[in-house]
Amino acid sequence: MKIIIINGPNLNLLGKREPEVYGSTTFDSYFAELQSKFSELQLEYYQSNIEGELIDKIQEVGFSYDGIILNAAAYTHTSVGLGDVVKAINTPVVEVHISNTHKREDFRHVSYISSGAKGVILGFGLKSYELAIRSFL
Ligand code: CA2
Repeated sequence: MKIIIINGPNLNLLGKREPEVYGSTTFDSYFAELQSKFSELQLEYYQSNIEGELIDKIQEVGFSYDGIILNAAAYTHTSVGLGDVVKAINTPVVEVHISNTHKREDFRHVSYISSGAKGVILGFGLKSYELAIRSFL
């Protein structure tokens, strides 16, 4: 089973900046843990700070992979383009957030991704990604 985690802008800073909000683990080390925990899966990871690159990657994998786990970060709340591509592909998308966006500022309560997603998991810290993987199993 082929599953890709796609992270949006600034998530490359995880574990390096604002540990009080986003924790002190880097995504690379968390991803290595996920790969050993789910060694039966073909797990991939992609991150970009650029909206068009995220759209290109979703188009590239969205007709052949079994699952996409998408944390579009700030683009979640702004990007019609990402919302459209999630609806245009065949591969199911699980939307993930580290924080509980509904406990935060009002602008984070809106998601352009959710209406095209299979489901949404948020607020469980990095564990949200593991729960998303489990949702595909
Ligand atoms: O909770 C999440 O996963 C978010 O998608 C994170 C985004 C935020 O804009 C969304 O509203 C909720 C922000 C990601 C920024 O990540 C950083 C990590 C470390 C230091 C600074 C930013």
